Amino acid sequence: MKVKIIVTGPFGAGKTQFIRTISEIDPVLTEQKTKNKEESQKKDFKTVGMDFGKVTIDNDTVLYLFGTPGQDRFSLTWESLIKGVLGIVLLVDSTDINSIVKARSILDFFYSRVKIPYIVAANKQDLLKTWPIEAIKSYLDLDENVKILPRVAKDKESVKRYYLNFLR
Ligand SMILES: Nc1nc2c(ncn2[C@@H]2O[C@H](COP(=O)(O)OP(=O)(O)OP(=O)(O)O)[C@@H](O)[C@H]2O)c(=O)[nH]1
Ligand SMILES: [Mg+2]
Repeated sequence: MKVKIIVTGPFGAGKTQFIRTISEIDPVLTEQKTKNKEESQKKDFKTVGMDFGKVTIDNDTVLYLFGTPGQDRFSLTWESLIKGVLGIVLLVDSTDINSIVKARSILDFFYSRVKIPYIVAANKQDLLKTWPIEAIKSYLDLDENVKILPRVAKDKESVKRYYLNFLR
């Protein structure tokens, strides 16, 4: 089974990292140098098109991961990735309340177009001063049954466990 998954979330949440960590092929990335001060304070490169990676789970299941850009001025890409998608991973930067608030509107964008399962990854849990999972859940106003899991996108085992969880 080929499973198309969208990895989305706000600017700098760790989407590209999340795909890079787990992909068994060199991921296809579309990164450009950040230009304005606000962006470059956070990081040196940003996604402007999409990321693509692939993970084989077992003989029957291969995940195709499509990472979106975080900034909504690239939302044309968000729109174009929707076709055939089976699940959405919404990443937030657990240290950044703005990231959490913006994530909600991204979720609305996708969920208003396709009613497919999604899970939330509260990323960057290795850093100090993360918001508690319960607070993130409440800021995102998630339904009770939506999974929200702490993650570190740089840690391969952490990311892999995450996807396995998604398939169940
Ligand atoms: N400490 C820590 N840093 C992380 C983690 N995940 C990502 N980062 C860092 O956070 C920054 C942003 O990561 P990206 O993967 O570029 O974020 P993005 O969501 O793809 O960003 P855009 O596509 O531009 O919106 C990078 O400097 C990453 O190295 C994590 O789990 N822990
Ligand atoms: Mg990116």
